[in-house]
Amino acid sequence: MSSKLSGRRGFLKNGATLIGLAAGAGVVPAAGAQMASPSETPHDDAALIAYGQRSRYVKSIRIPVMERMSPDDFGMTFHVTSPLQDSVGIITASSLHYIATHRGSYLPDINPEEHRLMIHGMVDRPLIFTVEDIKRLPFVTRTHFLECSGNRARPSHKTVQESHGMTSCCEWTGVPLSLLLKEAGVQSGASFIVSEGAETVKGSTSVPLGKAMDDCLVCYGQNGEAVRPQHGFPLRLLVPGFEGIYNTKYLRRIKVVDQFYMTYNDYGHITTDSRVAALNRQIGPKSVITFPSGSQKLPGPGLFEITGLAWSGSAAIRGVDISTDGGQSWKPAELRSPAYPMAHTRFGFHWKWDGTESVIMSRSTDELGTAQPTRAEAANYWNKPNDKNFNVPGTDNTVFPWRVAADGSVHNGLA
Ligand SMILES: Nc1nc2c(c(=O)[nH]1)N[C@H]1C(S)=C(S)[C@@H](COP(=O)(O)O)O[C@H]1N2
Ligand SMILES: [Mo]
Repeated sequence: MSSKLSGRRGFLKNGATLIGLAAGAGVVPAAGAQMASPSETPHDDAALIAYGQRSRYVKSIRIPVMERMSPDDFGMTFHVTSPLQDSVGIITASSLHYIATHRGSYLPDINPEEHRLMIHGMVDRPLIFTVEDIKRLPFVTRTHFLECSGNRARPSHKTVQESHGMTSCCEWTGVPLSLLLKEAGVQSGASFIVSEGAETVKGSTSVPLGKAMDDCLVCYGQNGEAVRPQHGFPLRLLVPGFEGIYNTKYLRRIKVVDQFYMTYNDYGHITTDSRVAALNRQIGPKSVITFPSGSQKLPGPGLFEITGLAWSGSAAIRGVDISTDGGQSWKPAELRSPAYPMAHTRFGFHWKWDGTESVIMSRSTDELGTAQPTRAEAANYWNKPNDKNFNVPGTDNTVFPWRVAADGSVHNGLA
């Protein structure tokens, strides 16, 4: 649990680099003055063999969310988006997974040998685990997405990284939380767990006991290696399908309790409207076209492969429909990857573009039969049918349009 300042300095330095690169960025933050051109960067065979890096010709990087000032008054970078426009398949490389870390905190530099996870509260046997103890228990590996509830498209967003870049999907390995809770012996009358992380703001949230006993994981593995420091090394809680904030990083404590407890992390999420509160947990079916997407350009009329990602917090994706005429008609896309429950699913759709202005969009349906709402449907539901600046309460899973102009340039269809 020791958090060293060196970790913070490293992060600030990296944060500053990210900001520098992001300024004036297009789809892929351009290889500008701040980044060495390929010919200037030596190809270090020894380093590439010891721990692989991507080709120096591949440039896409995470960039800070537009609406939140980064770096803030404390010099920190928060809410950093994944370059979905360059994504392929369904797994997000750990190095490109979005990051949401709260104000007043930094990325802790935790020595796994000193880290402990305590389970206590309404249990028969309070337990304290080392990371090695956790790794001795039966594990599972699952593919799941994470999405921050702040992941919402606005008319000002130029790229899919800006409009949808706070979702990512990894292969996670860990121990079912239910196993740890059964070992501790949950007492009758318990109804929630409160999770806590090891850094300053603690990333605490209250998770219903039913969910905790169902499919939550205490993870130590991410994409075939240890969970990265940005994502909670050495242990992180995974609450599949629930909005990102429930997935406590640097997990050090789980208290079994008999009621919902408000934590720092619920600030801004607490509401008396039960419809909004419901939306703040399980993420509805959602999808977005990643190619062609904002700031990309089609070279001219012809055959193209529309592709993108679909996901749902309740189930696997059953299907995705595509419209290339602004929502007047819809045709099924093909699912081009396995459709795992609560995971990104890749779709593809052959499109013959005739060179006229076209509005393209995707709409997903999950295995429960729930379909993504259009923005108009959501605005009607919330009694704001004529509000042009309508902002969906809770997580926003509305259908999102890209406008392909006659010159092939792609623009935000909400603008
Ligand atoms: N300990 C801790 N856990 C945390 C947070 C945090 O700041 N501290 N941020 C939460 C939020 S708001 C989100 S969206 C997810 C983001 O996970 P990621 O940074 O691995 O993408 O982690 C959640 N867990
Ligand atoms: Mo978040």
